[in-house]
Amino acid sequence: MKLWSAQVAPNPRRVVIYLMEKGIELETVDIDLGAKENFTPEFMAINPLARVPVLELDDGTFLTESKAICRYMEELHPEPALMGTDARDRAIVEMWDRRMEFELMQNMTGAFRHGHPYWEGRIEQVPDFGDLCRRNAEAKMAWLDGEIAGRDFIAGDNLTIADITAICAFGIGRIARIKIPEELENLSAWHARMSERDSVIATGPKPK
Ligand SMILES: N[C@@H](CCC(=O)N[C@@H](CS)C(=O)NCC(=O)O)C(=O)O
Repeated sequence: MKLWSAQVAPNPRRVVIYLMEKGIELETVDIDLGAKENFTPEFMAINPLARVPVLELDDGTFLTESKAICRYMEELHPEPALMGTDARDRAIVEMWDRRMEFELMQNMTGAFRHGHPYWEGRIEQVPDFGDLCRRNAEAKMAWLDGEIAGRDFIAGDNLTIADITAICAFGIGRIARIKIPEELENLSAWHARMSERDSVIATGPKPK
């Protein structure tokens, strides 16, 4: 198997953190998104959507979508379980992971894509949409702070894919200058705990 990645970006980073937490090592090819390597004919043949991550299976199948890649690896390597352990638990983890995708990742990514100079000339930016995403992200942080009161992780007492999705969302939110307000104590404490994990440190922005 081979992973096509770009660690600085939230969706490939989600897969890389997930693999590190599972203790799985894969051959990895780093695609330079800044240099538009994802738009070369070679990469477009692998994923015509020009996006990473992509997992190349040994039979030549190209699997895209970060969650699908994690799901595949979870089936191959059930331990440690990062997607739940029984029907109820798996559904709860799935619920929280989808919430982290839709409520956090989409809004943080929208604020970045529509409000950051990196994307000028790369996409059609709609600054008002970026501002709306930022306001939505701020509202969702307040919501999440209340939801996780009394527990260490997003979906319960253990690390799951939902925590990984969320920390990657906050990573891109940081580049869009979205910060967790200090008064959101539960969320701040969760973020501090996650930020100490080797997988998060290893994949995060490097000190200059
Ligand atoms: N839904 C996809 C999203 C993949 C995606 O948007 N990847 C971004 C990096 S986070 C990308 O490759 N962007 C390249 C570009 O837009 O030029 C997933 O979960 O894998």
